[in-house]
Parts: sequence; structure tokens; C-alpha cells
Amino acid sequence: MAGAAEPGTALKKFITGRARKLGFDKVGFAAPAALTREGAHLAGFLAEQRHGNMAWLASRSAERSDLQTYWPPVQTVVALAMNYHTPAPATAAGSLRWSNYAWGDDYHRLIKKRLKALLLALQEAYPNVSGRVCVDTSPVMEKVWAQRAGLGWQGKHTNLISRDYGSWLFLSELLLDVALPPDPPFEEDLCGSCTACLEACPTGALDEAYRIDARKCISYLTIEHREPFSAAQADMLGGWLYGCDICQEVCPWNERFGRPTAEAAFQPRPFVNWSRQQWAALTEEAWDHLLRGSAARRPGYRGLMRNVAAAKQVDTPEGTV
Ligand code: B12
Ligand code: SF4
Ligand code: SF4
Repeated sequence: MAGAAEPGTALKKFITGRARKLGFDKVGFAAPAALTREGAHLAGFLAEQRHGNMAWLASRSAERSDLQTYWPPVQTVVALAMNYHTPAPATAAGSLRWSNYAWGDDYHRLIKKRLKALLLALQEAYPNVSGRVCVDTSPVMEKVWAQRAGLGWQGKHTNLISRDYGSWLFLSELLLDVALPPDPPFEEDLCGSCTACLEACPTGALDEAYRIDARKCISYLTIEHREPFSAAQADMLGGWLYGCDICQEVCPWNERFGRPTAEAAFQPRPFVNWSRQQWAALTEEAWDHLLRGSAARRPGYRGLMRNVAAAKQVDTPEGTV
């Protein structure tokens, strides 16, 4: 374990400076207390089967609710966020919709690499410090830690929103075994009386403010659901082939503060506005080549083809969306 006498503010400055150089847009620090209230929310979510077939959420719920169960040496959570928003590519006639977060390269790989570089730089300067890097797949409630570290608040659509980038942020953490002074948590709820996301969700997945039923969420259905669709599930997809951005697109914080990322790796790949015909003609071999290094490999070839068959082309006066 690193020395408790380490000058905390200098270390925080070092971490923040390096993180920014590595392309992280927001950085904050939190103390790793057990998540009593949020753990109870997670337990309620699981008890109501809102997680669908994401058994991995349930199997490590004790670690999610208490970071010390996950990594006992933890004394500080460095919460980081990276803006991924890019302007929408022109919509071609007949194209199916593809969620912004997966337009470019796989964020898991990119961010993990940067987190490891951050930890390495830290250990070069402070050799006694140990750490663990987390992005998405670790049993860590990332939105909660981002809020505790002062990065933003969890909106009614359940995503973490910041004042300066809206919610188009990837979250990640560096857990450290050294105690650093925490930043003030983000205490405000800036949703106010707005309910735009709840009204816009086409499937009723946001059945209560701040709560999601993943089984009805297009993102879950197109990415995490592993079985063939029932007729009712297929109907829910609307024009979405992979993921869904509706609740974020209608959010006034994104309309006002969403801005293009400087990260070249997140720029849209050409296939994000392909038509159903183009997707339907894709062989498994071509899929393997096309989606190399993309987060959208997750449902596999068969899952994507299931989505292609179910997603609808919706015609509007402006063209096809
Ligand atoms: C499981 C998961 C999903 C599931 C479930 C979504 C969800 N909201 O939980 C599905 C597949 C649907 C999904 C979809 C998406 N996801 Co996702 N997902 C995760 C994952 C792996 C775990 C989240 C989790 O713990 N859920 C469990 C539930 C209980 O948590 P929760 O909904 O946040 O619950 C909190 C509140 O809702 C509230 N609450 C719950 N019940 C109650 C009850 C009461 C009474 C009250 C008051 C409050 C309350 O308290 C809970 C604790 O704070 C995280 C990564 C991670 N390790 O954290 C990424 C993550 C949340 N996803 C992310 C993204 C980008 C998305 C999508 C936008 C992708 C897309 N465009 O298709 C969508 C957004 C859909 C949405 N509206 O949430 C990002 C979000 C970034 C951000 N700015 O917040 C994360 C953080 C990944 C990352 N590393 O960046 N995701
Ligand atoms: S991602 Fe789409 S389906 Fe899921 S909650 Fe948001 S609007 Fe609803
Ligand atoms: S759309 Fe409105 S209610 Fe929903 S998250 Fe954004 S500000 Fe909050």
C-alpha cells in the first residue's frame, strides 16, 4: 500500500494533468464508501427482473454495491469521462439507425489502454501506488461514482449528465490504494420538471423517472438480448439496428451542451448509415472484417442479422430515418 503521508493534492494534480493529456475530458475523485442506497436500488432492479438476461449484473452485485468487496485495497476512486459525441453522418435513403456510442472504434479498448498509460505514468512518479483500471465491464456502478466524484448527475433517463458535455460521455475509473482528498459530489438534480426523455422513449422502458426496465429498452434488445425476438420485441426496434439514442437526443442538456469530440477514433465508420439491403447482403466473413475493433461485435453476426430482419425503415417527409 502506498504511504498515507503522500502529498494528496500534488498527486491529484499529477493525475488530472496526465488524464487530460491522455484525452479524458473530465476527472474527479471520490472516497470508496459502500453504496447502501444505490445497492438497494440495484437489488430492487434485479428482484423485478428488469435486467432481462444480463445475468452478469446479478452475479457480481455484491461487488457492484461495495468496491472493497471487488478490490479490497481501494482507497480512492478516480472517476473519468470522455466525450464521444460526433455530428451525425448524412442519412442515406433506407439507412437503419446505429447508436452514436458505436460509430467509431471500440471505446473499451481505447479507454483501457489510456487508463493503463495513466496508471503507468503515476507509478513511474509514485512507485508505491497500486491501482486497477475499470471501464464498463468491471463490477462497478460507474454512473454513481461519476456523480460522487462531482462529474454530473444521473438524469431521469438514468444516464450521467454533465453541465459541459451533456450525457455523451463514456465513464471509466482508476481505483487506487492511496487515500486522496475527495472532490465534492454533484448534489444537484438539474432535470427539474423536464420529462422529455420519459415521453420520447418509444417502448415505455423508462416506466418511472430514474428507472429503466432493460427488457423493454431497444439498446438491450439489439445488443444484450441473446435469443430470437418475439413478435412484440421485434416491433419495439423501430428504425434502430444497433443501440438507441432517443432519450439522449431529446435531452435539452445534450441539445445545448453536446459538442463534437476531438477523438479521431470515435469518428463514424462508413457503415453507420448503411441500408437494410446492404446489411442483409453481409456474409459472416465480411462482418468479421467490417466490425473489427468495433464495440458492435457484441451481439455477434447472428444477433446483428436478427436485428437487420426486425428493424424498420421509417419514412419521413425529409427522407428515411
Ligand atoms: C447494464 C448496462 C446497460 C443496460 C441497462 C441500462 C441501465 N440504465 O442500467 C442496457 C443494455 C439497457 C444499457 C443501455 C445503454 N447504455 Co449501458 N451500461 C450498463 C452497465 C454495464 C451497468 C449499469 C447498471 O449498473 N445498471 C443497473 C441499474 C440498477 O442501474 P441504474 O439504472 O443506473 O440505476 C440507478 C438509477 O436508475 C437509480 N434507481 C434505480 N432504481 C431506483 C428506484 C428509485 C425509487 C430511485 C429514486 C432511483 C432508482 O439508482 C440506481 C443507482 O444509482 C454500465 C457500465 C457500468 N459498469 O456501470 C453501462 C453504461 C451505463 N451504459 C452506457 C451507455 C452509453 C448506454 C447507452 C446510451 C448505449 C446506447 N446508446 O444504446 C444505453 C442507454 C440506455 C439508458 N437509458 O440507460 C454508459 C453510460 C454513460 C453515461 N453518460 O451515463 C455506461 C456507464 C458505460 C460506460 N462505461 O460509459 N446499458
Ligand atoms: S435507449 Fe431508447 S429504448 Fe432505451 S430507454 Fe432510451 S429511448 Fe427508451
Ligand atoms: S430529457 Fe429532461 S428529464 Fe430526461 S434526463 Fe434530460 S433533462 Fe432530465
